[in-house]
Amino acid sequence: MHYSEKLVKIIRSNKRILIATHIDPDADGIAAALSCGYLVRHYKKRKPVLFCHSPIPSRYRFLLEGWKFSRKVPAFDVLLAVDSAGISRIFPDAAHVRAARLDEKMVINIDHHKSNNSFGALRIINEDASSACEIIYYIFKKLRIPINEDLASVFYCGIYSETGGFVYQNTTRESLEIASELIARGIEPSELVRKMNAKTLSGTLLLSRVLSTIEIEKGVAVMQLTQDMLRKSKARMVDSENFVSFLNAIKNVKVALFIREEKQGVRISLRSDGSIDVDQLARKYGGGGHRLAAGVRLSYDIKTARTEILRAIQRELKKV
Ligand SMILES: [Mn+2]
Repeated sequence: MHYSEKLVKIIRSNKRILIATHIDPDADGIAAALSCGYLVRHYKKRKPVLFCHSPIPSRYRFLLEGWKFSRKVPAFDVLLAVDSAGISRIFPDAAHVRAARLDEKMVINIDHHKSNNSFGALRIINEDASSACEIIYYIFKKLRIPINEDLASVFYCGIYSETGGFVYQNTTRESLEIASELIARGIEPSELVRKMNAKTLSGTLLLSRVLSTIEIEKGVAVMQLTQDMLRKSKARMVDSENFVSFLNAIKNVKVALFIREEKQGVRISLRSDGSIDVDQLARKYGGGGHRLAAGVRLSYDIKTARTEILRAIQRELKKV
C-alpha cells in the first residue's frame, strides 16, 4: 500500500488527530501543518487541532485563514508531526512528552530533514524533497484531492521560503514545477512574497547591529545577536530568522555561523557552501538539519559556544 493510502487509513480510523510542527516555526513548518490540516479536514469534514509550542510569527499569520495553532497539547489519538527531525523539536521539554503519552499513541512523521531520527510508526521522509510542503503536495496529488486557492497559497509560501525564494540548492525541477502548478490555481505569488518578507523597522535596525559584528577568518564568517541588541532595537528574536543569509552570501565564505543569545543558552545557525557537511557537525552537538544548512542549541554562553563551534568547523575544513 502506498504511504498516502496508509495515511488516509489512519486518518479515517482515528478520532482525534493532532497536527504538530516544530518550535520556532518557519514558513515550511507552518505551511506543512496547515496543509495537513486541509488534508484531515477533507476526510473528517472538520478541522483537526494544530499544535506549535511557540507562537506563530506575525508575518506568517496571513496564511492561517481561519485556522489557529494551539500552544497546549489537547487529548489526541494520532500525532501527525511535520517538518520535525525529532520529537524534541515538537515538545522541547521531556515533561510535555510524558504528558502527551506518546508511547501509547500512533505517531506519523512527515519530514525532509537529513537528520530525521526516524520516529513514528508511519514515516514519510524524503531528504530529496525541497520542503515538507513538497512531500505533502505530492500526497494531495496521489490522492487526487483538489487544491483550492487558499491551500495553493500555503504550499507556495512553504516551498518559496524553504528554497530561499527558489535560490538554494534544494531548488529543483520538481519544486519549480509545483510552483508553476500552484500559480495556475490563481494565487498571487508577488503578493504572498511581499507579505512574507515584510520587515519591521525594529527588525531592520536589529539587522544593522548584527551585521556590524561580522568577522571572517579563513573562509569562516561569524556574527552574533545578543539580548542587549534585541532590547536596544526594540526587536524580537523572530525578526532575525533569515539574517544568516547575509553571511553566507559573502564572496569566498565557506561556512557561515550565526550565534543568537537566547534567554538561556544560544541558538546557532550554520550554512555551508558545500565544503563541509554542517548537518553532521550540528549532530555532534545534538542539532541537525541539512548538508548545507543546519542548526543547534547549546546551553553555553556566546563566547564558549563560538570558540567551540569555530574549532569544530576549522577541524572539518582541514579534512577537505
Ligand atoms: Mn522544512
